[in-house]
Amino acid sequence: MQLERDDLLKMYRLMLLARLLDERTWQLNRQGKAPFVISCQGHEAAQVGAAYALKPGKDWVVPYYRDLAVMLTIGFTPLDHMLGLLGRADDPNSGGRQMPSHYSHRKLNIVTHSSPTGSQVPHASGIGLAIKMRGDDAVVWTSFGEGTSSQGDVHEAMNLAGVYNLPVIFFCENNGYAISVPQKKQMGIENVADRAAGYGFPGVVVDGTDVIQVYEATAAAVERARRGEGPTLIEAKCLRLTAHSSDDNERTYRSPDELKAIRSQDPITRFTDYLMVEGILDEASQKRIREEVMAQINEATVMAERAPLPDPATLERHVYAEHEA
Ligand SMILES: Cc1ncc(C[n+]2csc(CCOP(=O)(O)OP(=O)(O)O)c2C)c(N)n1
Ligand SMILES: [Mg+2]
Repeated sequence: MQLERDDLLKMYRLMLLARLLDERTWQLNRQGKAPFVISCQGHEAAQVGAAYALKPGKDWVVPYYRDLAVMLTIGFTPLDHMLGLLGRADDPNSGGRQMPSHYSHRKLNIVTHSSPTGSQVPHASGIGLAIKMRGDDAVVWTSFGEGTSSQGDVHEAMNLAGVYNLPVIFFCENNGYAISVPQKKQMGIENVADRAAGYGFPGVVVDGTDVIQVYEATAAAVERARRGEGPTLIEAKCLRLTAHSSDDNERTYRSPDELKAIRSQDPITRFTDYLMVEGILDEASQKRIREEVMAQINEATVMAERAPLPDPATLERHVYAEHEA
């Protein structure tokens, strides 16, 4: 699909929504209301670009904790995110039972991951095998960080997908760090995408701060998978603009100069500049979109704060079998 002006504006709005919603979650965390935050900031272009190439409710999405912008692009609402963040009863992920950012949504075909990193990737290959056995033309998209890409689960999942030519898009969001461990201490190669050769399918490196480039690479991988030609590994070079999580102090391992350099490459500033130069966005429309997005976030915050917590009587649900008394 050729991206039209409206698509670019939608992508811009989604990136901004993800960023401002993420900023709000940090505020709620610092106010002692949200237990844990893990940010998408710096990954918005990669995530919106990738998810925009999928068909919501038809394709399967097996995301990881950083994928707030993926979720919003597929159809999650800011309120859905807030309900999960604050552990409310109507949280669509788990009814307030999972850690925040362990995303899932039954109707949108979004499958939860578990906290051990990388355990979602074999699930994606399994879903790919089921799709193939049923003869559907859906695809599976799964994501993970570059640190996680060195884990056995990820290799096994990619190997299986290569052997059976499964319709899976493996999407590595490489932000250069696994918490405090820089990439050069995690692996002996520069590009995670190079590993795809070992499984017999293409590996592509994209600039994860360029939403259009990521969209085009993902759309090509989706087409390939739908045609029955098998998996693709896409590595998006991203930036982590925040600490790893709200429980991390990045100042112990990242210098102020490094942080400054990273912030100067902000994907949202980059896309804003592009849209301005192309005449798709101007000062007035930029201001209007920002106000609309903020209103949505404010409303979601108020609604989630007012929403009921899970009933303590349901504490054991999904843990033990329930029997009628
Ligand atoms: C199996 C396992 N080991 C360690 C952890 C702790 N842990 C959580 S996130 C993380 C870093 C992952 O880094 P990366 O895959 O690069 O993703 P990023 O957070 O940078 O997006 C680690 C080590 C974990 N959750 N599971
Ligand atoms: Mg990383």
